Amino acid sequence: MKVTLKLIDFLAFCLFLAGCASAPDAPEVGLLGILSAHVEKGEILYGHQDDLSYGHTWKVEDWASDSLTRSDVKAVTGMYPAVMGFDLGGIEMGDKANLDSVDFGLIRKAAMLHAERGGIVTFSWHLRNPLTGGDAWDVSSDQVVKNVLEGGELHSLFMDTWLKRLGDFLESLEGTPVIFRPWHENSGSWFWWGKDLCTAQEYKDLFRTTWTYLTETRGIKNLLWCYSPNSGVSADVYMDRWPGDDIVDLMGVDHYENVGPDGFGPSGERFAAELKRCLTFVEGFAKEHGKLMCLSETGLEGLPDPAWWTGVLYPAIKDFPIAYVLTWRNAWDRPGHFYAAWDGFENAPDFRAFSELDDIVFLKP
Ligand code: BMA
Repeated sequence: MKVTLKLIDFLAFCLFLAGCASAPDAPEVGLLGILSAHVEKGEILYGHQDDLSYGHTWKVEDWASDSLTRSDVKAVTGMYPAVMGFDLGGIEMGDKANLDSVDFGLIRKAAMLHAERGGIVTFSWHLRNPLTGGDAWDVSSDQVVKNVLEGGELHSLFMDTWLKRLGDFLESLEGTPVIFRPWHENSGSWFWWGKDLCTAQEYKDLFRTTWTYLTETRGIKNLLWCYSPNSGVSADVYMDRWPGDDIVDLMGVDHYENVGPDGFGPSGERFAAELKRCLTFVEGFAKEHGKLMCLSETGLEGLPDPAWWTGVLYPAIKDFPIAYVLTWRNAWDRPGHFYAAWDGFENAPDFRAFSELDDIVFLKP
């Protein structure tokens, strides 16, 4: 469906004013209203990670002079994704580029440009392990979160250097509205802030410390906050680490399809069944807590199923009031690591068909 997201229509504005899904102190941005309006209309925005920075076998090199019009998604559908995700992993170190070698200058430019074009921006943060010096996936110690919190040995490093650098970057976006999704997939145990690596209270404190620093200490009000555990867990486990109604705006879930030895047919069925199970309880919680919901990360790596979009993903999500669905990145340097179809790939016609569905929203150039 061809829609521009540039205007906040009257309905959206009313919903926003009514505080319909808003955390009381949170964002002074119309983004919540825009998302709510799409949900009210039964529409789902399509999102793609790192869409303007690189794609399957290409990468923006001279980002400062590049007009950033290239996009794998646009090459297939004629439209940009409505939502674009970027990752801030490495900003805490003062690095020039993020963990996937994307220059932070390019991320800033792409995010601001996408918002100017009428799109919506979301940031994740695969930050390093401050105790071991390893990456976000270093789960060799279960003392990291505890040490980052007040009273811990890493607290001042975390507050005065790591969060400060994050805050500086977010401030440099000059008010561009952003869905910020830190401490994601916390119901699994593959990141140092995961389930077996900290207590529920420690996790909540970590989330709140981050929120308080950015929102209150730094006064950064252009963020909507998203909580996004991974699938494969019970409703109780999903909510066990809920950071609080006052600081979170969106309830997300990350859920991927993994093809097993029985092929993509059965794996698609398993994927859809699990996704529906999770979205069902997330919908219940979102209603109860007055929040929006989203499918914050999803995908089938390498898209071996030629009809994945209309045959698997769409039927699984279409009946849920999700604001957006975001598929993961198309790596330029790993030919099999992609989650959106690219021009010439056999799955492209189905991706185009998905983009033309009435209730799926892309961004017209
Ligand atoms: C993962 C993979 C990694 C990447 C990370 C952060 O899912 O795509 O290659 O470094 O996300 O973007």
